[in-house]
Amino acid sequence: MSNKEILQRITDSLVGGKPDETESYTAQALDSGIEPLEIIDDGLIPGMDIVGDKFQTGEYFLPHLIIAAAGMKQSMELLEPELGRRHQTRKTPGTVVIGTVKGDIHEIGKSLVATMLTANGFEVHDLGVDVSTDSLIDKAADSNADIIALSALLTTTMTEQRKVIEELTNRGLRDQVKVIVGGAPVSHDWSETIGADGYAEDAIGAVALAKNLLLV
Ligand code: B1M
Repeated sequence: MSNKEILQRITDSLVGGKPDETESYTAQALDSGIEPLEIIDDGLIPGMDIVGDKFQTGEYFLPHLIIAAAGMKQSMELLEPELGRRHQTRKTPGTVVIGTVKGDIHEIGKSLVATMLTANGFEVHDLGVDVSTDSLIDKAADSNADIIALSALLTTTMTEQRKVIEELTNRGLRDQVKVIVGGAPVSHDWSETIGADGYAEDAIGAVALAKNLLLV
């Protein structure tokens, strides 16, 4: 198989929802001497773009996104050590610190947003779930993050998003980092009420929003 065909199979297997095939074609691509960055740019990202487009047009649904994200993740686990070995880094549109807010352990949507951001080249620091305001802000300061992304799935925890913004202001850091919010009970109106920089309804929207805010 030519290199072009292997890369096409990586793309097709992502779009077709076959994560194990995506992973094995990625291994094959590495064995054939294709550079990790080329595998990402010409195999994985085109696949994720197609999946994102199909999601937006309503042809694909959440399970398609989750399966494609799994394929992307499995492949990146093979590629990241190879990038490290070559001292290569991907050109990133920006750095994002993401977490589900304090008191909230819902993980799936937040992880999907993190994966989609990673798939689109962002450097993502995923702090997990039930993350305190201080941890989020400290990590953003340490990593010189461009964006803090806050997920909340409960009406009782969405108020934590406001607290993060208030604490950023208290610490004099509010103008150094954008804050985006999302999660089932969160809305555009809520985002405006608490002074966030933007709201996205889903993972694909979060990527578009992050790119927009950073003028990528
Ligand atoms: Co819970 N839960 N849960 N739960 N849970 C909900 C959210 C609930 C709506 C169910 C219900 O009553 N119908 C309800 C909330 C009610 C409310 O406050 N309005 C609820 C409740 C009440 C609870 C508990 C309090 C139940 C209890 O113990 N009595 C408890 C709370 C625990 C806690 O957090 N402290 C609880 C616990 C759990 C489980 C642990 C059992 C489990 C989570 C497992 C896990 O994540 N590892 C769970 C689950 C699975 C759900 C439902 C069924 C599914 C959530 C999910 O994963 N959806 C949920 C009902 C529902 O939503 N239908 C429910 C799939 C996921 C891909 O979607 O997370 O919405 P979602 O993410 C989307 C978008 O919202 C958006 O993009 C994602 C992908 O497109 N998005 C962002 C998310 N974050 C974003 C950030 C962004 C941008 C977009 O930018 C920063």
